[in-house]
Order: sequence, then structure tokens, then C-alpha cells
Amino acid sequence: MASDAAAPDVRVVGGWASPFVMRVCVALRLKGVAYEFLQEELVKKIDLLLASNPVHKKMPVLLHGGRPVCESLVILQYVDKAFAGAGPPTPTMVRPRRPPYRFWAEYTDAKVRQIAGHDRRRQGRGGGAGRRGAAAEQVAAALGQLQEAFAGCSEGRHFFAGDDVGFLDIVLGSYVGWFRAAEKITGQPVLDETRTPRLAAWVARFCAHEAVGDVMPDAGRLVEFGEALRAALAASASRP
Ligand SMILES: N[C@@H](CCC(=O)N[C@@H](CS)C(=O)NCC(=O)O)C(=O)O
Repeated sequence: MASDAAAPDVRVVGGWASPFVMRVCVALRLKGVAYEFLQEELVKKIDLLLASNPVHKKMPVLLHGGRPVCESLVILQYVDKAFAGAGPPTPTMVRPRRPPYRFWAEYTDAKVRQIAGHDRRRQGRGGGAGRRGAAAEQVAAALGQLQEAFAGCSEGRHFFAGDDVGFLDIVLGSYVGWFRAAEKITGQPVLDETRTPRLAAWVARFCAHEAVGDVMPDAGRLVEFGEALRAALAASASRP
């Protein structure tokens, strides 16, 4: 489903390891929309990214018919509307009139994103084990809060907004690969089955979903990617 070179009407500019990029891929796959994936290089940003997102210069960018859409949460809403009739009905993906979803999405990005070490300037300075361990602990605490949110939002169903993967599932689920990578690096649990059993069960369901399985990055590859990125950034920072 990922590539359709003959009709690249929908393109995703990004990197396989980015949780923000993964969100866009999952949303398109949920909608059954074929897309071309344009992989970013490790450090050097490709011209298309710089031209399409000149303000933030960040991935992902969705190109639809050549028009760029930036910022993953905005892209999720765009995909939901632009491809409303494209695939099987996905009524629960985005519910803009349901404030809890947007609130918890923003909470997730504020409290959980540090697990992915997305900040390239900090990565270039190196990631000490102490900082990583502290980040893992903070994220584990935020997941406790998110488990309560899950109970409130899902009302006993399988996903945040009902019986299928939706907006908030995609937002939080995009970090799961990085939870596992952080667990490998620190030896500390992030998503702890004892502390957050309901969320752990939700993760298993999310990862088993057909729109998710293939694009969920492997933890071992993420660990290697993080190391390679840190080394490349440190090298480029030390160049005159
Ligand atoms: N708020 C943005 C965050 C995007 C983001 O931070 N992307 C990272 C990759 S994970 C990036 O492009 N970093 C490049 C940089 O910081 O220069 C979104 O949700 O799309």
C-alpha cells in the first residue's frame, strides 16, 4: 500500500524513525490511500522538505496534489477530511468537536515526545544515561495519566474513541517504538504492565492493527538509528 510510483498524488516527506511521520502513514493506511514515501537523509534535509515547510523545516510534510500540509496533528485532521470517502468509514479518527481528544493529544506531545529524542540540538550534544533514565521516568508517569484518560475516553471499548483506531490512538501509539527503544537503552520499563496494565493491553491491540503493524519501527533499529544520528550531529557540529 505504501508506494504507487505511477500516481504520486499523495507523498509523505519524512523519516521512518519519526513518530510524527509514522502518524501520517498510519492515517493514510487507515483510509486506504496509496502514497509515496520520500525518505529524508540522516542529517541533511532534502530540498523538498525545506521548500514545503520553510517555517519549521521539520518532517512530516504531506504533499497532496503538490500542495504541502505541515504539522502532524494538522495533517491527521486534513487526511480525515480530504479522504473522507477513500476507504472504509473511519468516523472515529478525528472528532474536532470532542475537546478531550485534542487536549490529550497536546498533553501527549508535551509530556511524551522527549522519549524519541526528537530535539536534534540536544542529541548533537549527546544523551547521557542519567538524562535518558530521567526522561523514561517522566514519560512513565505521564502514561499513568494517559491510562486514566484512556479509561475516560474509551468507556470500556478497545481504543480511545471507540472500536477502531482513531486520532488519539495514532498520536500516542506513534511513540510505542521509542518506548521499547528506551527500555532497551535504560533497562527501565516505560510502559509497565504492572503500573499501566490497561495501556499495555491497548498497545498490543494498536500494534496488531493492520494499518499499524508494518510501519511500527523495530526497537533495535531505533536504538541504532539514535546512535547514528547522535554521532552524525556531533560530527557536523564540530566541523568549522
Ligand atoms: N510538531 C511537529 C514536530 C515535528 C518534528 O519535531 N519532527 C522532527 C523529526 S521527529 C524533525 O523534523 N526534526 C528536525 C529538526 O529538529 O531540525 C509535528 O507534530 O509534526
